[in-house]
This record gives sequence, C-alpha cells and structure tokens, in this order.
Amino acid sequence: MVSEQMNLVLAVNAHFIELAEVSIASFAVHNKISKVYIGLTKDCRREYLKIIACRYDFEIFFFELGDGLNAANDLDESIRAYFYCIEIIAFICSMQIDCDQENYLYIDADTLCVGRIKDLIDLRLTENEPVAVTSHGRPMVDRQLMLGLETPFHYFNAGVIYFNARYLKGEISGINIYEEYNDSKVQFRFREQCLFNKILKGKVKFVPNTYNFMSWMRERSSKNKWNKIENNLMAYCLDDIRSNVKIVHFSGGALPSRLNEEYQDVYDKYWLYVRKNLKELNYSLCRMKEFEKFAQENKDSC
Ligand SMILES: [Mn+2]
Repeated sequence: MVSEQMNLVLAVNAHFIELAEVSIASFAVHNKISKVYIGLTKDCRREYLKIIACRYDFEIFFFELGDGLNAANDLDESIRAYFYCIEIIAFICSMQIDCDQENYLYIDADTLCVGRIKDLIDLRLTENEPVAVTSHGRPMVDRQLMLGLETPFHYFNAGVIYFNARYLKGEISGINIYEEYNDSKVQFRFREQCLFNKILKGKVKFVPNTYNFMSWMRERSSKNKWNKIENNLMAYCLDDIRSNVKIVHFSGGALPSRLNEEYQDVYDKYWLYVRKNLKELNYSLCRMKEFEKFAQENKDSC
C-alpha cells in the first residue's frame, strides 16, 4: 500500500542550513509533512528548524554527519561534503527508522516546493525500481559512456530522490559505495551524482522534471542551447514542465540571494519571501502564502 505520509530527508553543513530551512518551510506550506530527517554537521544551528517543525506540526530528527553514520571516512576531506547526501540516505536505509513508513523524499537544500506533490508521493516504488528521479533533461553523452547508461538521457539529477528504504537498502551499503568511488574516481566527473547513477543504473523510475525544475530550464534561459530542440530532444517538454512546476531546484549555484533583482523571476521572489518570513519569526509562519497566491498577487512585479 502506498504511503500517504511525507517524510523528507536532507543533509547539510553550516553553509547550507539557511537554504534547508527555506526549502523545508516551502514543502510544509504546500504539503502535509509527517517527518523530517536531517543530517547536520556539528556547526549547524537547529533552532529555526525546530520552530518550523512546531508551526507546521511535523516531527524532526537530527543526525550528526560524520563518524558512525555510514561515514565516508575513506574519502578525501576536500570532497567529503558532497557525499553527505549518500551518507544520510544510506543511514536511513540501514536504520529503516519507521517500519511502516518506508518511502522518503530526499531533497537538496537548494530546492523550493511550489505546489502539492501528492502524485509523486503516491508513486509505487518496487524492488526492481526502488527510487524515482528526474533525468538531467538534456543529453549527457559522456556520462552515458563512462557509466554505461542506456541512453544519454538516462543520467539522473540527484537533487530530488524519492526512495523506498527497504528496497534501496540492498543496493546501497556505505562502505562498498565509497570503495567503488575510490576505485574509479576518474569515471565520476560529478562525484556523488555519478556514483548514484552507476549504482542505480537500470533501477530507477523516471518522473517529469516538474519535480526537479533546474536552473537552465527556466524561462529566462530560453536562449540556452539546451532549450533548443536541435540540441536536445527533451526540449520539447519544457513548455509543459514550466506550466506545471512543483519543485524548483536552484542548480548550478543560481541561488536567488545571489541574483540581481532584474534577473529574479517569480520562483526567486517566492524563495526570498519564504526566507523573509523565517527571518521575521514574529510573522506567523503558518500564514505564509502558497506559491499560487503569491504569484497572483505579484504578477506585475515578476
Ligand atoms: Mn542542488
């Protein structure tokens, strides 16, 4: 039976904690969250997350990233932070924290939820396909060659991963994963994302990029070569994706706080709006507008 509860999973260090707060709050505004599992480094603040959990009535569990948590101890210190997402997912799988709740949604901290994602949560995951992800949305020919993928479109983005902990457990076990990485680093240009792609090759269910709307897909990037059908066979879906966005992913470091105002679109503005509400906690977080309403009211300025 498909779970109706939504459990979020994240992993961050202090540089990403504010992003994670905004992201989690945005999911809570649009969906009923049951539980949030977040891996943190020692230097991360927790107060805001506790307040968000309290206001939106979900449980939050903190885990310290590092020793003992399927730690990526074998990896070079300089790249270790990139693997926190694998650490926390492997940890959730190994613990199987909730026996009756097996499905979890891993999200990068640089994501923003702008709609209900019930259809994703209702998706049935199986032993053969224990995860649901989105394609990178454009041909990744070299990734196909290095990782032996079925087509250049089979490379997935690891920013949003819906997974079944029981079924995924068999595919992912901390120590083997990092051995695999260290043994063939040269193949893993995008580190943890490539590693995920290799481990889960042929075992993923693809879902539309409405659940992982990346920076290059935005309206303002329509002149980007990947938006052109002659360079990217998947470009024909972009109109459909843009009109049905559920999860925005500020990929490629395109964070709203770094953009000049003239480049900010309605998603950037909504991210800033959520952050402002979090900063001014005397506002009632629960009265925060859903994206649709916000967009309607800010039509002229966006
Ligand atoms: Mn990301």
